[in-house]
Amino acid sequence: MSDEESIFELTSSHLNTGMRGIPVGTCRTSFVTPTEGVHYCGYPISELASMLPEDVIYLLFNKELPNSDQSLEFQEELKSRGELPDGVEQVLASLPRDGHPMDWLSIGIHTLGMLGGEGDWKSDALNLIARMPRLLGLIFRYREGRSVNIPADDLSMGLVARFTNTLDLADVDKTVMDQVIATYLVLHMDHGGGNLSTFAGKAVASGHATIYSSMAGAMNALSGPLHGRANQSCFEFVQKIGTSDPVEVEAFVRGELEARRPVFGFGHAVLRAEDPRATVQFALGEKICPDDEYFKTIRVLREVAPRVLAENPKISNPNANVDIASGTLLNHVGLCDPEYYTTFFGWARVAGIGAQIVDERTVMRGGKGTPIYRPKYIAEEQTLRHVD
Ligand code: NMX
Ligand code: MLT
Repeated sequence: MSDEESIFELTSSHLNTGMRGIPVGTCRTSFVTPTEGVHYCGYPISELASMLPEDVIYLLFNKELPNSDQSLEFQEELKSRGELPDGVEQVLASLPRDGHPMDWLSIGIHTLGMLGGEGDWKSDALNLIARMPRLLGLIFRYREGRSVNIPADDLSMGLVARFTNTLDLADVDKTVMDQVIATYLVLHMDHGGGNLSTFAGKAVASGHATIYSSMAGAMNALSGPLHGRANQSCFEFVQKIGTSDPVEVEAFVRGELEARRPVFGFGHAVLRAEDPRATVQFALGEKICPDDEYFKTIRVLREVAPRVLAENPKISNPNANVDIASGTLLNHVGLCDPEYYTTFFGWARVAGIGAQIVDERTVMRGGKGTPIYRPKYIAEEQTLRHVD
């Protein structure tokens, strides 16, 4: 594309639309099409879904999938970066137990930065990725009041196993839990350059804040119920429905709309078909928990809600999004408290946001990086006046 080529016609109808669809930059890690959904570095997400999370992180940072030597070397690199600095547990021990886990995560990431930041974009991004499983496991343990007898961080393990090892839940099938978490991570790592949390993280980084501060900002953006926290709200909603009877499910959806509440797990700013990440999770659910009561509910919801939402022409996309099924799968494997669900989204997205920040700070504009973000706002109801 040449510098002179016109790529978008802006009219005043675009103002106050949350910058919907307005091109502001380029992205090297992923793109989203309305019907096929997200692709990481060109690969459709469904083709990556069952890969090792470490290999997909490698892809986002290097723009190529690793061969087997590169994969092993990268896994070793993450292991070597994984140890948490001293002092993190004291901070977690001081946090209010009824604070939301996303607030804990944001503070946890800030703490990692304060105690172990290096000031190098890429190294800090990879350190944070490598430290997330232990940080998140500790957040669960301290917030749940299980802060004694925490297993040591076993750095010989992969990212997912380090989390489940720290969590150390009894009576769960760790193999299935690890499979569900690994798939979850790969599906949620990145979603184009303009989603709210990624955009927010890159905006903070454009002022040369550290990657930790930028990522904490991104996590705060992700914590809203219209964005990442929709996965918590969606599962709470599924629990409330409490039936897979299509008539009752439909009545519930209509009731939510009448009460002017969002139908969580449906709709999207870019997608105009069912999100392929939802399709992958439904297929996984059909394999591991076809008879789970909540899975039966979302199976019906997937059919009923798009039909009901489509009755309202202003809803651009009535179809299921990424958040419809993730809570049901996490609950099935023993991660039963929906308040934590967005922290998994955050864990995953640290990879995509980290890779995008590294690109924006060290690759764009011939390596100079994009300048500080500064879009224009047009004055409204502000005629020039003077103090008498
Ligand atoms: N339930 C109820 N109303 C909806 C829904 C929905 N699922 N989807 C869209 N609408 C409404 C929307 O609030 C807006 O109303 P108004 O004109 O009064 O402001 C209108 O329909 C047009 O919105 P759209 O252009 O279709 O969607 P938009 O791009 O503004 O918003 C979402 C996208 C994702 C915020 C919206 O679809 C939504 O609120 N969905 C439910 C929450 C959810 O599942 N979010 C997760 C998104 C994915 N993620 O993880 O980030
Ligand atoms: C998503 O993963 O669906 C998002 O981050 C929301 C978006 O793309 O706007």
